[in-house]
Amino acid sequence: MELEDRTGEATRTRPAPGHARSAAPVPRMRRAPSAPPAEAPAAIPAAPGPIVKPLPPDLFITYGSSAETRWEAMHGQGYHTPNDRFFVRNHTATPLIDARTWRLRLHGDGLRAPRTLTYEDLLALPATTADVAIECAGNGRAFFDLQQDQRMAGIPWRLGAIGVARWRGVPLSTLLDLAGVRADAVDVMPRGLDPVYVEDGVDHGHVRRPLPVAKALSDVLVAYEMNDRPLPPDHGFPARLVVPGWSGVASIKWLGDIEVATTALSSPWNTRFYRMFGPGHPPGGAPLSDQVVKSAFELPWGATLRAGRQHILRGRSWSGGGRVVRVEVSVDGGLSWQRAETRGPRPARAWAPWHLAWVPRRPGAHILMARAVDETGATQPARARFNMLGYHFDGVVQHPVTVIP
Ligand SMILES: Nc1nc2c(c(=O)[nH]1)N[C@H]1C(S)=C(S)[C@@H](COP(=O)(O)O)O[C@H]1N2
Ligand SMILES: [Mo]
Repeated sequence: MELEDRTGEATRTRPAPGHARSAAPVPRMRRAPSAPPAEAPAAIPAAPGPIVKPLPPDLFITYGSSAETRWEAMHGQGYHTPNDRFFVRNHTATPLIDARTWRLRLHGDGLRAPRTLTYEDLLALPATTADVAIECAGNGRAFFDLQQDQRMAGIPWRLGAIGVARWRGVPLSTLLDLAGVRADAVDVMPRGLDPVYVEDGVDHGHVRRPLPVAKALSDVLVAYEMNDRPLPPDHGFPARLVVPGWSGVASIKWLGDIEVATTALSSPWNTRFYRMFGPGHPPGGAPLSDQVVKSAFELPWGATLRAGRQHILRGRSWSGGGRVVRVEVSVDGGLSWQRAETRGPRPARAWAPWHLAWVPRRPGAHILMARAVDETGATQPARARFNMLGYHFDGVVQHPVTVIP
């Protein structure tokens, strides 16, 4: 199919990580020199635009250096979001990193044996595969405005700042064990190699965000494959973090180094951004971790459907808190609700595809709604709780469609 070739991966051939599949012996790695190298290898070339892959307007809505997937582009797709349809959230621009000179430095006072790994070292370690959603904390922000009359700064994502991929990589716990993580380590701070982020003249440095060591040692991956291909440049080549269930910002792309500390670490990405500020939140704000419950229809916004025919309404629901256990759909603007069929895989930390048959009778404007419940009992309210930066919109979205005779 034409779209399959739009990733540009074919022209950007890189060593295929396929040979890492057999459990290889743990490689010898360079010990970190006593004085760690000051910074990442200088002068990583930037791509001509902020995003490398094509962003055809039938698949994406583009906002500067970021782009969301159109939900209708998921219709007819399998469980995973294809790499060429996966949303991109770049604070600056995709760096073009040469895997041969790339290094991943593990350092900090929380490690007894700091290490520096090459790409080959990483591929040679025992790997695991997991289906995990990555979702921007601001996904759904547009609906604070559209449905609740609450305007705020930030990318006005509808519901397309999420994707589910099959990630393959090395458990972060394996790397931390190799580097001798100390029992009194507290925080782990991964940092990206993309250009520094400057906002209103303030240089915030490289994108980085601390993770508590308990999360870092549980289910976090240092991923180098996305849907059985080497990571595409826009999604973190050569390696990124994948932090299941948490806001996308935790899943740092283009990893350059990981600091492990015996004291709490912080960065603007947990003190200033990606925090819940506003009425009902603690003074000073609350940091974000788990994503909330959301649902989306695989339909164009304002889709047109014929009256008197059966339509299979398809969609997906997800939650950072656990498996989705129930999905309900309303075709009458929320007056009545029917249970949608959820067959097939619906692992925690990914999504649950669902469908419901509908024969619209009355031509005109209709509002479709979907709401899900996860295994912790978390559900979707009619109204999402306000916060100043517009994160975690979990309200039931009112999807407009037009039924034509
Ligand atoms: N180094 C780096 N990592 C990053 C970002 C970034 O700009 N730079 N954006 C973060 C945010 S806010 C999100 S939502 C996810 C998006 O991942 P994707 O672009 O692969 O979809 O990457 C995260 N990791
Ligand atoms: Mo994000």
